[in-house]
Amino acid sequence: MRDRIIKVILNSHKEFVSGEELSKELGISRTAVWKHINALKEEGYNIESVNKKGYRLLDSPNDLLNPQNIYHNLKTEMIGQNIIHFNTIESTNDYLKQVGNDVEEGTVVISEEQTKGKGRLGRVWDSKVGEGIWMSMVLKPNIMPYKAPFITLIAGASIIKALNNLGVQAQIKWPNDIIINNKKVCGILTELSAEIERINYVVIGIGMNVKNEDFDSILENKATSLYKEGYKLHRVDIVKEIFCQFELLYKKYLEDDKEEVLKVCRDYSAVIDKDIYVIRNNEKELARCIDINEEGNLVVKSEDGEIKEIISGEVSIRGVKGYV
Ligand code: BT5
Repeated sequence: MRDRIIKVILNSHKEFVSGEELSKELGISRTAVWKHINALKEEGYNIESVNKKGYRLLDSPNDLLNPQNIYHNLKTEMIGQNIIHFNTIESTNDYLKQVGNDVEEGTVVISEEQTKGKGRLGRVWDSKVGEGIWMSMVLKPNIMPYKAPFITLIAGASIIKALNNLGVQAQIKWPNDIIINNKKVCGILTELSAEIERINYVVIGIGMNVKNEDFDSILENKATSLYKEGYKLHRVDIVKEIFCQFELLYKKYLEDDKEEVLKVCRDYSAVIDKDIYVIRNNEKELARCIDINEEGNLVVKSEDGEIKEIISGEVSIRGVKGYV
């Protein structure tokens, strides 16, 4: 019922909807409508109630990541058509990994906060309440498991395109960081449930700092948020834009067309043509980053001139002069 009320109010495009209309449309009493509206206000919806006019939704200052807000005018066929929303959860990736077989492709889990948000190799991902976008989506591509890391690049390219469309210039630090002004604004974590020759499902986790005004001291030097970089965007708009861009690029990929993903990853790369450290099991090797090849692997030239291909997942990379 709550969801139906939100839908009616959202569809009224900021015009008032009377209590009577709502009660007729939903088949409940006006008192019940009033109770539901009050509950929604408590949740943070900015609903105006005016005597004899009814109710209307003002822009939500809280920018809640509710499914209804995201479904509204969402122009995808698959990504985000089924959204599971939590106020708090340990990790959206972990949740989706548990239910991956039972939900349809494109299902998204999104949470206002994560208490055990994680990065690669068991690292911690800081995901405080309301500050960012902490979400995961499930995909079921019919590809060999070894090809799955490319999906991280699809996610990276779609985030770059989405941010670009919203006026934000960002770069990709291969394979899974999105960077603004040399600091990390977003990370991607791709996990796999697979058999030797077949993928059951892939979970793509995306963590983006949107409204953070500051970070814990250990992150201060390497993390940033869209807000800190001067962008005041609604999380809902970013999420919808990422869904659209991801779906476009993912569909192309399934038709064997990787060109646009590779072009975006190359054109917006924060590492190509730079000297980097390739870090593998605490060993650090200096190399010049040359290109991203057709498979999505990083091509580097080591100090002795040898050209090497680096597969994502096996290493971390760091800029010679700091994070990038
Ligand atoms: C990543 O790992 O960048 C992947 C992050 C994925 C997070 C999403 S949120 C939704 C989904 N559910 C999850 O549980 N995870 C995914 P990695 O490249 O390993 O980077 C991790 C490192 O980034 C940490 O060791 C910190 O140094 C730094 N870090 C932690 N929290 C950060 C934040 N909020 N912003 C920027 N950097 C952060």
